[in-house]
Amino acid sequence: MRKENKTTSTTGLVIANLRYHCLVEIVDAENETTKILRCSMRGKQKGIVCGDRVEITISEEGEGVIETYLERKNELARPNMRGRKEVLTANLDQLIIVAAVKPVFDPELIDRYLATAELMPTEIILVLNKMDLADDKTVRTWEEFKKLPYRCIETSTAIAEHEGIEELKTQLHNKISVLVGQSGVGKSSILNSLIPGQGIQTQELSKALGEGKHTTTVASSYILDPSDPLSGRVIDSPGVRDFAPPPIPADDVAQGFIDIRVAGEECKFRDCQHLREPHCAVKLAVENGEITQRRYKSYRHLRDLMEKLYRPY
Ligand SMILES: Nc1nc2c(ncn2[C@@H]2O[C@H](COP(=O)(O)OP(=O)(O)OP(=O)(O)O)[C@@H](O)[C@H]2O)c(=O)[nH]1
Ligand SMILES: [Mg+2]
Ligand SMILES: [Zn+2]
Repeated sequence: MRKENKTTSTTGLVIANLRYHCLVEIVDAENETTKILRCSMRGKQKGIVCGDRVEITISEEGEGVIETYLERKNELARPNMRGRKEVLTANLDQLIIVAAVKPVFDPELIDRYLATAELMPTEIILVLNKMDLADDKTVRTWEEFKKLPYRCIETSTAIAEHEGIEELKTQLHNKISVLVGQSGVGKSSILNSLIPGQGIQTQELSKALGEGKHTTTVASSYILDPSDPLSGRVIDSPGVRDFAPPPIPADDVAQGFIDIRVAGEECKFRDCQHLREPHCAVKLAVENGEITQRRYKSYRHLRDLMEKLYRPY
């Protein structure tokens, strides 16, 4: 920290944006402790998100103001209502895409999260939660994702010390991960199983959000092991009904589908979009069943969407 006109400047991590102010975590290197400061934002700082590293000034009275945010390593974003990019969180190492047995999951939604993560790029873990309610049909749909080269973990927060939760925990160390997925799949419950007592970390947050309220309304970030600020972090995020990557050129969509991207290396034309081109290795892989019809349809749908959304100016 350096002294300047009776105010102190330092950097911190935004652990939640509560609309009119942010909660910023500041590390006190000398004491190896962290503290959370409520900071207001200057007019231009409306775009700050959970996960941003920020420069703040603290007045003599102890009031914090966010001056600016530092360059982001990456952004998790989606199109907003007007089709423009809306950033949800930043500076992630890993996306944990959570599906559940109930509410029954939409595989196309999972594909869109996968594409978003591939394009960021960031590491990916797929989770199927509520395994205590598993039925054959859901497990069959899930099998399709298990054939993709991603780590897939099955969990249940209803069973104490479920092995899936333990496996997930081992994948989070020293990383910044975010839990994403449809509303009600159990993201907050998983967070609770991973970090029992996480509520203590942000009592102010739970107060601001209203106690007893179950649906998550803002993204908030928690330390994996509260006794070690560097142990890794997990961000809980509000559930969605629908999701898509932020607007990108339609020709980039194939990069988000790992099976299509790999098969596409064998296409005759380097810029093959796997639509109606001759000698297309992707179409062949779909015919052979190496790539499922469903994934291919998902790819086509997302291409169509990006053709509508993306504006190069
Ligand atoms: N049977 C069963 N129920 C679960 C499990 N995990 C969570 N639930 C229940 O599912 C409901 C929704 O859980 P949440 O953790 O609030 O879901 P969420 O994904 O955070 O939802 P949003 O915040 O709205 O996005 C709650 O009633 C949980 O008790 C599980 O493994 N098995
Ligand atoms: Mg939640
Ligand atoms: Zn092709």
